[in-house]
Amino acid sequence: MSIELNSLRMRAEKGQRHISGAERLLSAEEVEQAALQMLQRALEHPRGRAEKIHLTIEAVCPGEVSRAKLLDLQNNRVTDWSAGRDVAVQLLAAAGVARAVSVEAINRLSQGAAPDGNSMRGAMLINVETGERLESDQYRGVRASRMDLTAQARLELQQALERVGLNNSHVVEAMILATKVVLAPGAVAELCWSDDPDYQAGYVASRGLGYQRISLLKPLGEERGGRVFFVRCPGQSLTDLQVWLEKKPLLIDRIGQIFADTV
Ligand code: WAQ
Ligand code: MG
Repeated sequence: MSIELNSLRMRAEKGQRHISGAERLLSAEEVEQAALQMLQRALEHPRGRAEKIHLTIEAVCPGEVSRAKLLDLQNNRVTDWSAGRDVAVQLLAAAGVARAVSVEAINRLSQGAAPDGNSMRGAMLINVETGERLESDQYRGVRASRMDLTAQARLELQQALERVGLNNSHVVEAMILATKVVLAPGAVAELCWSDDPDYQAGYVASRGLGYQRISLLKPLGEERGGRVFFVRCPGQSLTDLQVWLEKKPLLIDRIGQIFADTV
């Protein structure tokens, strides 16, 4: 049986700056409450109270929805953010990103990847072979959209994360987003750390490595964060990749393994 789903999206601004965004895929009955929660979140955000909030609700054609399994999670605990960035470079190398390319990407994120030195609204797209940036708009970048967990999978994920002390909305949302990203045609790996000043964790993800959480990737108080999607520049086209990321609905209906810390 396929149910009608709605894509619910929020993005909030303060001045000219993007401060928060969220993505859900929900049945009609669930949309109203989730929309209220999103509004609340935009108004109480640690990066400041939103001055402009865009809320989009759009019906999704049930036949277009793909299904997938969530990435496994491993937690890499580090003692400081600089060590965390070294771990990120090592993990990216294991996923097929040359050291010079990942170091450059980390530098760009840490300096604010938008042309004005702030965080971007979406992700940088980086050609893994050349290190070249491929986004047409470096303020917006590419946004992963139209993805969610089924209600049952969300419950199971929250219980599994609870057991390892990681049940918070940053982790849940990032795992959903990373799963969509690594399944994109041409995707090699993703690197992310938050733009919220009080949230220092981030991750590297790939199909083979899963979701490799890194406990510290930036100093406390830092608002420059972001995402990098490393891609093997498809001879075919960037269009397929962008259509997958931004348009194709993906419902994640099974969770993977949540490993306890190794250290
Ligand atoms: N698509 C592409 N890029 C996005 C999207 C999206 N849908 N949403 C956010 N970004 C980019 C944008 O540049 C943000 O500034 C940046 O990512 C960070 O977004 O403990 O909280 O929502 O395991 O602040 C990861 C670690 C937390 C979670 C990530 O990201 C954990 C986080 P935030
Ligand atoms: Mg944020």
